[in-house]
Amino acid sequence: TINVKVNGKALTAYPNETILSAARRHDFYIPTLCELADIDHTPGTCRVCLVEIQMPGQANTHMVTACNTPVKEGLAIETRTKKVRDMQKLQVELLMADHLQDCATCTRHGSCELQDVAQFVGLKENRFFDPIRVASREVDHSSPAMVRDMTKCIRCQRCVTVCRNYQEVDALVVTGTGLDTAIGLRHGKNQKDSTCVTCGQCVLVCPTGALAEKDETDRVLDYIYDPEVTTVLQFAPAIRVGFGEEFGMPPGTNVEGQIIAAARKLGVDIVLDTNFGADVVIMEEGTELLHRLAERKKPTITSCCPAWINFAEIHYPELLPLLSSTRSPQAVVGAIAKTYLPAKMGLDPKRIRVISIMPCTAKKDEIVRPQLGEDGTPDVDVVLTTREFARLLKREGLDLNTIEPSTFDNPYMSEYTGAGVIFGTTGGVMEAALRTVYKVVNGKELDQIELTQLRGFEGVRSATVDLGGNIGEVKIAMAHGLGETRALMEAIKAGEADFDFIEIMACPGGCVDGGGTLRSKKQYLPYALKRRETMFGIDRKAKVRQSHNNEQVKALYRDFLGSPNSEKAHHLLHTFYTD
Ligand code: HC1
Ligand code: SF4
Repeated sequence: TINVKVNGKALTAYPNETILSAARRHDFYIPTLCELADIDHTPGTCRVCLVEIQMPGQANTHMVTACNTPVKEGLAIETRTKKVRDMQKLQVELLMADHLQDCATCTRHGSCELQDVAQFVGLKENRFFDPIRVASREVDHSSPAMVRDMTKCIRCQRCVTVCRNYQEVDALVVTGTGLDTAIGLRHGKNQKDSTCVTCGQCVLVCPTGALAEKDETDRVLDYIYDPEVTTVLQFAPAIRVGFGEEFGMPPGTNVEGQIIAAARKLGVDIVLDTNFGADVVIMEEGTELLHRLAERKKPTITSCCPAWINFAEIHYPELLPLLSSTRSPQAVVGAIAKTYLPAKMGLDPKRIRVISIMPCTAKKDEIVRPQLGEDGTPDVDVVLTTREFARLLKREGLDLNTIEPSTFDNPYMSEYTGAGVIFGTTGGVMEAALRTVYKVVNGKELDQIELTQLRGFEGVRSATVDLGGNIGEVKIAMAHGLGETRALMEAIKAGEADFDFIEIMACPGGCVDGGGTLRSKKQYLPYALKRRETMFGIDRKAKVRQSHNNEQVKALYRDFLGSPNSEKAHHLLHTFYTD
């Protein structure tokens, strides 16, 4: 180890460690807006982490950026001298010179890292603000999922790193130099035309409101307060385990009951569960898988993750025939909520508006696919991300902490099984599918229902599972994160991957860490494992744990769809993909 002093206190640091890292380990706060250790990102561009250092034996001090200056034996580091405080403040003021000043209208208001740092340095004036320069910056509203607003960008480049090195989509690129530096798209004139798949992982690391979901909270209020409209709300498997955090609850708290109650307090008429749709998906996708196995078509790849679908369409169009045609659970709930539900409840389908709460930005993209609607009317009308739903509740004066939990009461589309809930974490769709496929093949349930051998967290996992009967052993794989997905797709193209069934989730960790989830300032995906543990716990305690045993799903087939993969099921619950 190396001996240094921070603010006069002797500490040990690791060789090659940066000043920022050593200070942080010893609980000395140094502000930064560009560095993000979790993605190995230290570009030194924001220059807010200035500190004053003195080499041993030297009288003079000088200023360095802590994020990219290594420690040295005997180094004395000062983080709070007047000189440091003044220079940090000046640096933040310079960033503000080229930053839209309208915080009150920003999606990040109240949870912005630039606001935090401005408070930390005690910013009181804004002498260099250049409204003409800011007005010349690009604002890109082309994507149905997200907004790229260069009037708020501080050019930290975290988004570029996540997209290039972790998701390996490489849609973003630094453009221009000096004062004209900005973040642009590598291909295409705007986000919609580009190779971006709207996974939203870049949004999770953006320190400001430069990258954000497209805010649609007002549309939801329009529906709720329209007396002519019946509002139906569904929420995704992962929402219940990640939503409490926005209200200060520990990561992974299960707030399903509070969400149901909050939705009713908002004025929503019918609260449904996307988990019900996940159980239906298993019936459809499992049947489809068995047909494809019988026809020796392989692999079959899951199709519930919309950023993965975008990725396949844009980056691997030649592999589209391998994708399951089954729609995602959100799309399934939308289609059934506008057909079966109104028939059962005596409602006018034309007056129903379906609102989804999803941990995902790409789900906003999914619902505008023309093939996921009927005669130009979308099955799902609006998607709010986890973040927007939190904002909506706060706008309406609702605090999740003081809401009495409730339970579902819809007798047609709210029951779910343990299989449905684990969809929200990597490997869950596979595990849910195998529980049902095994029963179909063997006529009896799996003895060991938790397929714990599938529950690792490595980027790509594979296993061989004996399904018995006329199917026998099947080779399966699960990938999460698009970097890992790309590697797997390349292996398939090269004929080096021999699998029967593959689950893909575009976000690392699966939906529990979706691009629409709450942003943790300063860390990338810190809560995945806690959220996932809670999901497995819900499954473990569920009375019914296989999709085919869901009584409401059975009724749906008995009263409406006929059998899985029937003509009606095909019409309502399957889709196609285009390159
Ligand atoms: Fe997901 Fe899915 S699990 S895609 O990860 O198949 O978003 O949670 O809702 O549709 O069910 C997301 C989560 C979600 C769908 C389901
Ligand atoms: Fe890249 Fe995903 Fe961001 Fe698009 S949404 S720019 S693919 S990280």
